[in-house]
Amino acid sequence: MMLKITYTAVLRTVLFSSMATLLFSCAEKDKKAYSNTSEIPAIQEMTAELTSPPYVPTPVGKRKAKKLIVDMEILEQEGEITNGVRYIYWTFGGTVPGSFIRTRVGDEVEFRLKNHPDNKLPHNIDLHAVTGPGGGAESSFVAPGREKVFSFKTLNPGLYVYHCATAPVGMHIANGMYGLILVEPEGGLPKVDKEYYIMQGDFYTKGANGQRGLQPFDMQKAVDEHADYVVFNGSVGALTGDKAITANVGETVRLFVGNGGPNLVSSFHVIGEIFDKVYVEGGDLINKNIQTTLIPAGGAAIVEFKVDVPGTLILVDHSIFRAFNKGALGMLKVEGEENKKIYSGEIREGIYLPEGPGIQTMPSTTEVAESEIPAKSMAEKMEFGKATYMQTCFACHLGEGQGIAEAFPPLANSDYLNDDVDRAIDIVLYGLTGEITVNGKNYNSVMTAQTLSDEEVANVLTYVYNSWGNSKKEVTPAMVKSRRNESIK
Ligand code: HEC
Ligand SMILES: [Cu+2]
Repeated sequence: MMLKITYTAVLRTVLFSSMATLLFSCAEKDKKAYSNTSEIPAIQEMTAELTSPPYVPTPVGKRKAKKLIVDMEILEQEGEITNGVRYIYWTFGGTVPGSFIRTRVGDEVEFRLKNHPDNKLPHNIDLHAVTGPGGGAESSFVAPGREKVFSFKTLNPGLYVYHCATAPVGMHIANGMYGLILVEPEGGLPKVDKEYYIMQGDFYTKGANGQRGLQPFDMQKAVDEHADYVVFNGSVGALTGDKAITANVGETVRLFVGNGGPNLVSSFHVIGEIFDKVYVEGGDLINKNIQTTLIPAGGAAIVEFKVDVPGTLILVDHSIFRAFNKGALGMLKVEGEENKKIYSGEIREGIYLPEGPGIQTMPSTTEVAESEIPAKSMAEKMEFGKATYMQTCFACHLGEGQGIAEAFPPLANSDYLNDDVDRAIDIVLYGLTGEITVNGKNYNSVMTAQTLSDEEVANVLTYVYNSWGNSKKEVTPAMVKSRRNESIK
């Protein structure tokens, strides 16, 4: 209770002191039509379209300001934060982040907040787009099985965060209670080809990253800001593989990017693109030609870029361990014609890894240097394979594949290895993290991705499979190649 009072009291002070300035600058912006956006008449009533991430509702275009009904349902529900790791999310509309709300300046929003009867706790909502005490928090505090209604007028165009502000506020946010509300300017935002909704959040679990089972929230880790997961759209992999967002060559993509926090600031970057435009902090100021934009906890940005060449663009928080070790990684798959002038995929000398070699889930480039002459015989494969082994695997798995107790699993006579060849190929290509059992013993560590050509991976695994009592399988470069393609798909 103390927390809530403090929070709203602080907000109230901040809001009142800045209200005069806010209103004044609004009047400036919209003086063509109205001396003040609060005077824009809201005619007729309509129900707001709400969407789940990564999708956004239809643009407002030229529609007039209206009385807009927003029906939002709070749901506390179990989900998966990553493979085998379950978490009870608290959500606005059943997703993390919550449903996207799209309005225009001058709308009179009638907000109907429903707390599902199966929920355990009261909640409320603080929308940063609201001019008024607590951003609506006080008027919307609602117990399970109840509904609260309040209304507000959107005075300032921009992209805003909303979140639960019920004590303990940090815990409600950490469990996923945040989302975005867009207030479009008069006449709407310029038209683009694709729009998506992405929101970063940090999560704190009792178990370490990857520890399976239902994981409760860890208050101490949250207070210490030691996140186990940093993710886009609520879970690891929410925007990768077949859940990647898409675009075609030549299209302009607009991303509405928010950061729910509760703690961490995002250094939002798209590997392989430059933002043509950034609406800095979601406001009116447009910056151009930006590589990485900072998105504060409880803040947002709109980024836009035209995609010129096909391939997979990687969305990251460039505080890079978060991306490759904690989950803050998404994909935008671009299809269409190559343009060799803009990007030549033909260079065969070496490997371009802009983020360094310690990458675990980075989808591989399609071109990897073939540093070896193809091995012709089994004897050659064993010879080349052993050379690669001694150079790259030896340090951890040791000379006879015996590994090191508690730290590095054995490759000698390994049931885990012999069980699944594709999995073994993937481990070498992409690395491995999380708990595994090898010959009855548990390991929970990290093996980083190995930067090897298809030929080298084939040879080293053939060597491992044909040594130390293993199952004598032969791995071919074609098998490795097909695993690479698998992950790019
Ligand atoms: C920096 C240390 C390191 C290097 C180098 C390394 N590994 Fe690993 N490897 C590990 C760790 C740690 C694990 C277990 C990961 C886990 O528990 O999540 C592992 C697991 C494995 C596994 C699955 C478990 C098993 O025993 O069957 C295979 C297969 C494997 N590594 C093969 C290789 C091969 C082949 C190479 C060389 C190309 C290699 N590793 C290089 C550290 C390393
Ligand atoms: Cu809440």
